[in-house]
Amino acid sequence: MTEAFPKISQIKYEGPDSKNPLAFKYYNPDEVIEGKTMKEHLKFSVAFWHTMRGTGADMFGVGTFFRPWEDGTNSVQMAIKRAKVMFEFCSKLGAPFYAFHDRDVAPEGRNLRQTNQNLDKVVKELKKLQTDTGIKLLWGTACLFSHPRYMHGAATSCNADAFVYAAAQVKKAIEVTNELGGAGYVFWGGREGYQTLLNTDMKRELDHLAAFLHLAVDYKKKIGFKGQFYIEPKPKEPTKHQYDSDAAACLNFLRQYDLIGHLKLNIETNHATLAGHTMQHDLEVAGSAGALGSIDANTGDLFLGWDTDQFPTDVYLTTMIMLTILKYGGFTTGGTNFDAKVRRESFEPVDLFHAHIGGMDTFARGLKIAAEIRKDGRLQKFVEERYSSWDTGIGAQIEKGKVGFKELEEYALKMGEVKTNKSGRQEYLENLINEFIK
Ligand code: XUL
Ligand code: CO
Repeated sequence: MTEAFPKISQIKYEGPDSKNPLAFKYYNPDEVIEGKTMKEHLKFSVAFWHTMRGTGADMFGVGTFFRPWEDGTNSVQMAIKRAKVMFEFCSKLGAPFYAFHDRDVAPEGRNLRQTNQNLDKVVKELKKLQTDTGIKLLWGTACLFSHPRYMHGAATSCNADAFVYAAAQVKKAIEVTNELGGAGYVFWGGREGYQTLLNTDMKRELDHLAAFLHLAVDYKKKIGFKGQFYIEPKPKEPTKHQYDSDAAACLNFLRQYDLIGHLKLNIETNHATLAGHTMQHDLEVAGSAGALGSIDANTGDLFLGWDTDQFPTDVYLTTMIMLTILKYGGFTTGGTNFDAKVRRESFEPVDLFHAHIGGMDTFARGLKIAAEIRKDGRLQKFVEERYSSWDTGIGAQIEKGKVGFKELEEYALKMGEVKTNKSGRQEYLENLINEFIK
């Protein structure tokens, strides 16, 4: 097969002074930061759905993207050709991982059996491409939201047959993820939510979602899939309310249904912001619960209230993200998956390179700045000192569970008034962060 991107060769690191749009200015894969290379820290992944299946279509118009390798069919033959294009793209970009939904990589057939056969044919090719290039699967997932059979949801559908179909689909998707040595498997609740409570039995739907995940956990054990399961929070879109609305809601759900040890979270920037949180907030919620698994890297638009899935270009944002990721020990099975798409007007293949190079450079800068902030130590020291009343005396006794209300009352009676707190120094800390954003 001829190359899909003949004019583009391997993207290289040229440093911050380079004016070459097809070179990295900050992402230097072998550069060591806090004892690991940038490549090991960031674990970049390309999303098959946006990069290979995005057309630029929106609610107001058909697709605009020029993709010379597409032959206009949704055939297995085209799927295999497209897989090769994807691996050429990831290789030239130097992205070590990719991620996909089952239906991104292979077309549905006339029935489930034929659909599974289609998937098997493409997975065979993907396996070969992985071996040839060394590119690995960050995570696989099943598309349980596009087909009309899932209009009322999949695991939370009012229709038991839809639950059954979704279970069969996820079974197969876990199998192929396992076959491809995937490091993880994501559950994003595509249409697991509601449009109106008037027609919804919420309790029953949540019970079904939990039952579905338990079945998946059982099957994972049965086939010996060692990858990490993740749940991906999102508050709305396509439904008015998605059950996995944010990190806290997901953790609560996982705890309530005895699933907490089995799934970590895959946190996406634009989903966190749609939930009214910063990305850092949702990462902190996940991290403090020991459930920070992976991230979907993108950004929204301040003035548009929907999931615009733009490539991240804001260094302040990536600095905050990397500060939190480093704080919780970095990625293990997870990575930085660009769940992001080029704009409808950016219709040429080269735009895919500009977009990913920009995202990778922005994360590389965030990583470097975060490491410098940590090395400097003033931020961490400030927070430690702010809580120092808990390190000794009554604070330490409370933390150790050694005192009850009775002892605390005695202490308060002797103590008199609470001593004035130290300033929170928000503005000082914001200035401190800006010292490092160069
Ligand atoms: C949708 C979204 C999905 C998941 C995988 O907003 O983020 O692409 O990441 O199903
Ligand atoms: Co996502």
